[in-house]
Amino acid sequence: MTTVLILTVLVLVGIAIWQMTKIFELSQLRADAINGLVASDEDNKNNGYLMFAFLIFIYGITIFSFAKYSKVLLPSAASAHGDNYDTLMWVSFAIIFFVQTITQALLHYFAYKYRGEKGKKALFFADNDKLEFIWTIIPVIVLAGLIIWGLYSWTNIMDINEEDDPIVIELYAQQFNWTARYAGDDNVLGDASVRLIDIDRANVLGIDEADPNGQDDIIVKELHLPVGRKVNFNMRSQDVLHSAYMPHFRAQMNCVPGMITQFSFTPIKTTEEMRQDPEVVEKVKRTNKIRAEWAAEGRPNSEPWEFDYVLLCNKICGKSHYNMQMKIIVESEEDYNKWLAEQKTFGESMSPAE
Ligand SMILES: [Cu+2]
Repeated sequence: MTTVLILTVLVLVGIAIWQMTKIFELSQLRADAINGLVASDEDNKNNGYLMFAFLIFIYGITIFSFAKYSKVLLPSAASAHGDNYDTLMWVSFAIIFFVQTITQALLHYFAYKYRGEKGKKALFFADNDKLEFIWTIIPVIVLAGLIIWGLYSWTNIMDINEEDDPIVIELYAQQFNWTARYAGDDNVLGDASVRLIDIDRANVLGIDEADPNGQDDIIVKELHLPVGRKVNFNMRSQDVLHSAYMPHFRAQMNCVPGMITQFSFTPIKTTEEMRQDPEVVEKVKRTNKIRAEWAAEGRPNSEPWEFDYVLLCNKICGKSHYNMQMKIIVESEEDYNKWLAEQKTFGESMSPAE
């Protein structure tokens, strides 16, 4: 891969130097010698047709990409705010797509229609107030609409409050794994700081032992969430910038060393329900077909895959960034409570001080 990149760069540098020498040569020629190099009507016509060919190429590649790659998009959102978020994205896409399709067609058509021709002179006028007004006011209205709608959605999504009795969970990022901490019976996370980390005593998150709120906290390596219940996440990082990304819930927040960042959402579909979603069923089928081929070739990672929600890191944070993930299980409140009751609290799991 690196060799291909280096070769590409060398070829591009070569082309750039060749073009520059040509420009230099042209600048040295006398006026009468240049005449032989001016494009003829035939050249201009050919370039006009090439413009059309390029237009067909970009339309073709767009249709091809839609047909081939639409299926790799995320399935429908599994969080309460997700639909609103997706609508905003799709409306923005639709507007960009519509405008781009029309402007590209006009751009290339005009390049053909007004190609150079002997004796033809371009019409020149300095300004046209009406035209300028139209092409300014339309984008202003459309963009203002999108931005105001976006800001409104953003404010709604980022309104992190204590209403509706949310569960409080900490997501702790470090190179290269995630740890989750539940706030326990009191639903208040104990104070914590990276300076208090004590590996010898299994205090991996640096929870302040003196803080009574921390004693009932529960530290786990798998995130369980009850369906329909709001969750307030507090994110911390131990080392570098990470980003907690939960794509199926349309949630992402940076984890920044030295500060606590927040995100809140309500999961609305259990893992089981999501596994029944037609888009997910289709994706699992596709993936397992590839995996079966891999298995036949004896390649690793070829065991059949089952859908699960994931928490991923979405900031390139080092060598094993690609594999920094944690499984998320959304289940009924009953199953969730059962699972939580089986977990040890921080107070129980700490090794005694020596
Ligand atoms: Cu990371």
